[in-house]
Amino acid sequence: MDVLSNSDASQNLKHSEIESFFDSAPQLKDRDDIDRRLDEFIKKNSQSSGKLLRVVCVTSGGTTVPLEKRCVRYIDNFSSGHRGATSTEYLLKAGYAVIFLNRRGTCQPFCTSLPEDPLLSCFEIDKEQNLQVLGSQSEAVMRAVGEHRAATDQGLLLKIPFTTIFEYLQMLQLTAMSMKTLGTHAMFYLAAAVSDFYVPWESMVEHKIQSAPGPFDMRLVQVPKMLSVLRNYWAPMAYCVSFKLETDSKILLEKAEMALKKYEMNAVVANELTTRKEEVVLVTSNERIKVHRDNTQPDAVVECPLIKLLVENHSAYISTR
Ligand code: PAZ
Repeated sequence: MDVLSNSDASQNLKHSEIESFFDSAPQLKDRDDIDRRLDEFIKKNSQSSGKLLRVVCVTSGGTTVPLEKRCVRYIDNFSSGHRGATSTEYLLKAGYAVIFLNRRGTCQPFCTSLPEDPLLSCFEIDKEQNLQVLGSQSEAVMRAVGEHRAATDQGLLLKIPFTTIFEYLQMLQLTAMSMKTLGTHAMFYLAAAVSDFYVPWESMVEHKIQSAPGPFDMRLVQVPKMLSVLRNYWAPMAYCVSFKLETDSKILLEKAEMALKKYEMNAVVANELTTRKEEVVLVTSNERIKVHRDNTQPDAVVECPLIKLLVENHSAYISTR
């Protein structure tokens, strides 16, 4: 008879939950293509003239939870992807190559200062029927197009879009496993708002849920926590930064500390829903640092000082390993 300690038993349970999540999830249609693009990107960006380079995986936006296999309805969340997109710009400026794992249709790097519908708001057709950038928007458009083009032409930005929780976790796994070879030079910046509960694929109905009188019951189960797997198996040497969002400021820092310890993160960025663009707290094992947006500058963003701090901490991590 196998005798398992409580902690062995709970470890095994977690592993089996994770395995069953991946086994039952609908397979990614473009899995081979994503794998190939990741491999090429990492090969290209891991070394230059014998010097090891840094690669970061930024996750951004929220995952959906489908309610039907032929999905008509799904559970979603508020995340706009602004944090991930803006942080990507600063990480590129700091010399990182960025894998931008992003929710389809959310904010994209270099586009955050453009109007919501840039194609319709930034262009006009002149008398000769030529498409022109509107004078008032030309600076913002030039900057967005120029900087985006520079990053993609140099092969420093790889965008991988997801929608559902199933896609997101499979893509995170593929990305992390292909970044394993980078050792301490890999960083994970996990700003995506990942669903905590989902409907397992095998218990999901096939067709559109029909209207019926009376209340409707649906059973959601907890999404297995992948941070420990990322830390211990997928990319064990990487510098890992996760995010904690709360609406109740009284529990925010305590929850961030818990996540730091439980998932062995190198840092947790704690933020509150309404003030998330003004201030965050960087929680590490030896300090809590409040990071503010510079409100003397109208265009300043909190991601600028935040990324500066994280890049310094990542450098210290690399040099001590
Ligand atoms: O995407 P956004 O800029 O609107 O918001 C960013 C954020 C609040 C989703 C991010 O900073 C964050 O905290 N992500 C983790 C959320 C969580 O606790 O699951």
